[in-house]
Amino acid sequence: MHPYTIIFQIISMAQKCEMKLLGTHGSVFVTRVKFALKLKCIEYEYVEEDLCNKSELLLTSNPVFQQVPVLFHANEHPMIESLVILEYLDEIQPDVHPLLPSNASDRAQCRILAYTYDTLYHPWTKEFMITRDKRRKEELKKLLIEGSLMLEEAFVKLSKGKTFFGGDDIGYLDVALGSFIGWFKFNGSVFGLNVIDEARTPRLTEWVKCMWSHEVARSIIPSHEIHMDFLNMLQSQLPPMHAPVST
Ligand SMILES: N[C@@H](CCC(=O)N[C@@H](CS)C(=O)NCC(=O)O)C(=O)O
Repeated sequence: MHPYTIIFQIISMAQKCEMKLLGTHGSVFVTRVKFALKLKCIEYEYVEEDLCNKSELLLTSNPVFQQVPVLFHANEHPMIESLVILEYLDEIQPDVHPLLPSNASDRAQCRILAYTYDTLYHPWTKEFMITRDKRRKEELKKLLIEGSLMLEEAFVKLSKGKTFFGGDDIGYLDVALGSFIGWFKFNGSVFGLNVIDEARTPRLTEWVKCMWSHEVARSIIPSHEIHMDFLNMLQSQLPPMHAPVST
């Protein structure tokens, strides 16, 4: 596509400002969507949600899960599930920073990996952060370390010797998994949980460095304080036996 056409598309979308993102600072799933919107130069209005006192907008737009992110695009159905939203953005703005690979099998691999991370490793990480059971903490740490080896292997295969999962530039998995780099750092400094480590996962270690030095990635990753607020929010929602522990 001609560069002028792309510029025109960006300007017209910006003028319409048809997108609204309902989110919470500190949520990796929201960060992921912000990341894709920024890479694709899509202007949007951001509305902060209070997860301790959910808004009518959240309850009506995502009545089943009542979770953020929710993306509103003009008069389309409200969109939920961050990975679905990534694919949607890639479909409606295919010429600006394409995310998914062109090869169908690579696309499937990317989706499987993002799904695995979200349904297995992320819940384990969350549990690790809030559990007071020391034995369970150790067990989770072991599982997460094993998981990082699988991720390292996947990185080697998918990146084909290049910098990112997406090759020379940031792709779908860099967005999906890159939204966690703030939490990796936070968990290292607060809990001593360094799942990605130079000796065990050298390629992922390099990838994390490259992600941090990417302008767009750096600009959307929340600060340490936001991560801490989010953790406090998670802990405040736990039953008393899981009351927060000082670290
Ligand atoms: N699978 C969902 C997960 C979304 C999610 O877990 N959002 C959290 C914030 S990080 C949330 O809204 N939690 C509120 C709740 O579950 O009540 C996605 O990818 O969008």
